[in-house]
Amino acid sequence: TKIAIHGVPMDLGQGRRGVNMGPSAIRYAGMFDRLNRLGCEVEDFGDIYVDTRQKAEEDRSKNLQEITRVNQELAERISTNIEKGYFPLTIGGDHSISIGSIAGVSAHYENLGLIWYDAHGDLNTDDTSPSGNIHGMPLAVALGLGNQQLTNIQHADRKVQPENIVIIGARSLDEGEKKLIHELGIRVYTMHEIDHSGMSHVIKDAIAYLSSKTDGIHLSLDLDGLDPEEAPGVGTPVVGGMSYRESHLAMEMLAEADIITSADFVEVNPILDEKNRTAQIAVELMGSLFGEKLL
Ligand code: DIR
Ligand code: MN
Ligand code: MN
Ligand code: MN
Repeated sequence: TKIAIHGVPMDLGQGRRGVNMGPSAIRYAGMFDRLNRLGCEVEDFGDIYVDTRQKAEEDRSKNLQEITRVNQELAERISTNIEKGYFPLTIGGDHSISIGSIAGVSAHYENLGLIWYDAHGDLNTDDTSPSGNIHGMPLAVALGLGNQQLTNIQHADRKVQPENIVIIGARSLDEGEKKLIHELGIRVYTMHEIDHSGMSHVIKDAIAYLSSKTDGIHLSLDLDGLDPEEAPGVGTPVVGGMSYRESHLAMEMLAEADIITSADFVEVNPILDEKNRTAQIAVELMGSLFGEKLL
C-alpha cells in the first residue's frame, strides 16, 4: 500500500486546546517507521496550516470560517492523493477534520461506506448541537445535514447514505443524535452490543452489512472510542469504552477483510495524556490496520 499522510493540527472544533499537537504526538510515537516496516510506501505530506488564533465567536457553530477553509484544503489534497493511487491517512486534530477527509474521498466512490469508531455519534447539526462544537457534527455533515457551508465542501451528489454507515462504541449520544439515528436507521453498535456479543461478532456483522453495498470504506477512528483508562489523552473522555485489545482485534479483522480504503485517527491531545500513551496506541492501531501481525 502507498500511504499519504496529512496532519491537521486543528483544535477549533472543540473546547480544549492541545489537540492541535496531536499530529506531532503521533509522529513522535513512530508512525512513519511502523508503517514503513510493514512494507507500506509512506509519504508524509506534512501539516495543513490552521490559524488557531483565539477570537470572539461569530457563528453558532464555533470557528466555522477557519474550519471550513481547512477542510476545503484537506478535501482537495486527499482527492489528488486518491487520483494518484494513495491510501489517504489523516491524523488530527479534532474530529471536525473528517469533514474534509470524507469530502475528498467521497468524490471517488459511488457508494462510500463509513465506520465511525467513537464514544460519540458526531451527528449533531447547527440546530441540535448542545455545544456548538463542530467536532460533534462531522457524521451529520457526511450525510449532507447541518450547516451548508460545511455540507458544501462535499459534492452534492456524493453524500454518504445512512445505510452505508456503522457507528462502533457509542456510549454518549445527544437527543438530536438519537432522533436522527432512529429516523435514518443508522446501524449503531453501542457498548451494550460489544459487551453482549463481543467485538469479533460486531466487526463481522459490520463487514457483512457494509461490504456488499459499498465500493470503498472510510474508517474514522476517534481515540475517545477507547476507554479513557487506556487512552487518557482525549478532550471528551467517556467511561466504559472499548479496550486496547478489542480495538486491536477490530483493526486486525478490518485488515484481514481488506476493505478499508482511507482513514482518520483523531482527537489525540498530548497535553491531557500520560507520556504520549494515546498517540502510541494510535500508532499501534495503525500498525494492525495495515496488517501487522505478531508471527
Ligand atoms: C457532544 C460531544 N456530542 C457535542 N461530542 C464529541 O458537543 O456535540 N464528539 N465529543 O467526539
Ligand atoms: Mn468522540
Ligand atoms: Mn448480530
Ligand atoms: Mn468524534
